[in-house]
Amino acid sequence: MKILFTSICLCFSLAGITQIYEQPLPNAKQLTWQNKPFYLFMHFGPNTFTDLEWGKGSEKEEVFNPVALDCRQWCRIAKAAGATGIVITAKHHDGFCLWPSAYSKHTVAQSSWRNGKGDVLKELSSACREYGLSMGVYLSPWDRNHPAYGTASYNEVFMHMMEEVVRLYGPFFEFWWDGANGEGPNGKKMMYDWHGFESTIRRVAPNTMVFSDIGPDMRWVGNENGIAGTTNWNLLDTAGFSRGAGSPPNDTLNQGNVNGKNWIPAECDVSIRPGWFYHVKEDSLVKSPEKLFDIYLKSVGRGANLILNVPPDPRGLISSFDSAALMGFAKLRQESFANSLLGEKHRIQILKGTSEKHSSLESENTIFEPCNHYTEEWLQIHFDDEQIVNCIRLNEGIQYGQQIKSFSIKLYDKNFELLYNNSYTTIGHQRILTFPGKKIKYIEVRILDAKQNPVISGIDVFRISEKLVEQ
Ligand code: FUL
Repeated sequence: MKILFTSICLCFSLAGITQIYEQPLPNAKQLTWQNKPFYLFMHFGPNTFTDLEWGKGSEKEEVFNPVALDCRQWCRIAKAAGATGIVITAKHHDGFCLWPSAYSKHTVAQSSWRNGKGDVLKELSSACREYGLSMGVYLSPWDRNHPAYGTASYNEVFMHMMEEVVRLYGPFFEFWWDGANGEGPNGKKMMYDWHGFESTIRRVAPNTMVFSDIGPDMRWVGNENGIAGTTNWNLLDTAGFSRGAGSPPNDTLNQGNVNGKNWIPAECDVSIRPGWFYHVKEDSLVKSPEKLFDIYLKSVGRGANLILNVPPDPRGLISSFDSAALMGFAKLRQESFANSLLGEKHRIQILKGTSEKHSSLESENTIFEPCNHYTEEWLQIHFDDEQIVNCIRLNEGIQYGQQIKSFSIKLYDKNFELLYNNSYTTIGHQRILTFPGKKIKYIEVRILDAKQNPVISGIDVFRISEKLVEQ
């Protein structure tokens, strides 16, 4: 099959492009993170045994007793699911530490699990290394157990804990600061030293991506359903906002700010079950592979990262319900996206721009980089034979910033009859569009509006199962 790719007036070379683009741009750490957009979350701790979602902090340490704990099983499943890492709740709101912290008396060391010699973080970090997975840590600032909570000295405790986990079990690809603080009217009031937290983590783990509602490195997407906005800017204005209750409205977090001053991409968090922790009564409510695929389209397919929670059970293992759903999800992604109808050979041809209708491009990072008059230029794919197509994936060259404000997709049959015409807003790292299958010969992508010079760095075309097309 021969695919002819045409675009009109590709007139810039990449030389000098960095001078044209203005801030904000992603840094190297953010680009690396955005290039690996799917990994697992694991909520594990006393709640796993007490059937709670928010432990009270008064649970006896003995409740934590995962007799068959096997972090290698977690990693095997994560790897087979195509995830690139695991972020674990080292300390949830109940304050229980999954490692023997020197800064708390409510830890694995005080439990009877393995006679107080067990260490979940140690096991997980060595299993992640063995399986080639990245490890991340969630540390809840809110702590319902620690005696210092509610006093300034708790800030010191929290900073020591951050430093301790990095020193003992790092490096981490991601560090999670949860914004939740559920202390009631009679609860303890805590003034977090966010400035101190940030300078500590930057000092001890400068290469780690740090999450909170508003960054610094990535933001919460504004819901716990794993769904990014159909418009999703990697940009956010944070001035005047604070973490937790003082963060911007959820729809702002969901969509970002078109002219935001900071590069703070969205991360979509969602659980494979209704709850974040394992509850046996939810075994029948594990999300189906199709539902997970739909979430993938609405998170990764909208330019965000997806952190999918798969909570280990009281044995310390991922249950067969969850692993079956994960394997089904991996299979759907594989079947859907393994074979682009453009084909690798043709993709290379596109990237190099060897067709005489292309000007020669200096970088493989660009396939379509129109000059000033981007509305007069477009990108066409010509298939030799008609193809049934129902999915297109586009990448924007976000290393040059996020520029594209709107674009259109048009599909034509062999007589150039227009079969489909739709316009969309942002692309960002990746945009996956699905639509009812059409037998087509030509695809046209036009950029309708952009902030500065737009760059499309990748395009792929697929025929996925019609059942998976986004409703
Ligand atoms: C929330 C927490 O309160 C939940 O328990 C869970 O950890 C979720 C990821 O974040 O803020």
